[in-house]
Amino acid sequence: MVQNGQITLYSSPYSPFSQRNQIALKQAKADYTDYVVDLSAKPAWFTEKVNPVGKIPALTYGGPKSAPENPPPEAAKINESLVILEFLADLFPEAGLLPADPVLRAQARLFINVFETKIFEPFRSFFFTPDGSGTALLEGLEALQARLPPSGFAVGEHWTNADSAVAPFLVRIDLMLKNDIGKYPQSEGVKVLEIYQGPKFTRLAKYIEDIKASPLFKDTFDEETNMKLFKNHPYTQRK
Ligand SMILES: N[C@@H](CCC(=O)N[C@@H](CS)C(=O)NCC(=O)O)C(=O)O
Repeated sequence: MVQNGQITLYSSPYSPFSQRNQIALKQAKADYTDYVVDLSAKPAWFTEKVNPVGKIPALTYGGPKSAPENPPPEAAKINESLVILEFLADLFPEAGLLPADPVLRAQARLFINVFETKIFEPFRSFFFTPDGSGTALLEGLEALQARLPPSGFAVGEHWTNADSAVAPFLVRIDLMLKNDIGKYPQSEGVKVLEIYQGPKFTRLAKYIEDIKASPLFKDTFDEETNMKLFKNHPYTQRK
């Protein structure tokens, strides 16, 4: 398929879910509008006309370019960042968002699956609740690392949706751990950081370094803005 109509992504500069889709849109060189939704004062039209669930990211596709507040009625409304990633891979088959080889495509999806089943929940509870488990987070990271090839990105030298799906979270985990940000007890953070920066995670550390150096990542992440949010957000404050 080729792009046939407008694309609007509704996003937030703080949202790792949105960044997944911003990366893929850039990689596909899509013609799109990125509209920042103010989540602290979410406009009524967003839930009414774009995503009834009220969450970003959300994407509209099709019809003529129009004001983001008024998406074309005929436009498809798509939400859930991982579904949007699959949609973009289908819409832009030439862009390499997924590899052409079916085995590598399966490996890309398995990589995302490890993140979703083994890292996402430990990440959420470790950083944003007082009783998350550092062990569970490290186990998840180890399982993801085990799927990495010896060099390059998730399924080879070429960046794919597998990298777009995990990179926004891995970099945030990296920054928060190294800057002692999150609800976890400080003593637990010290222990986790020591293991995370130790010889067990050499391959993961190189992967995160490669992610940070990638223009696709750099162009979609403002570290200073995000650091300010992590430091000051009520979800990360220790009592
Ligand atoms: N599973 C969803 C999660 C999206 C999500 O949690 N978005 C948050 C921002 S990071 C949001 O819109 N929160 C606003 C709200 O719930 O009102 C996805 O992958 O897209």
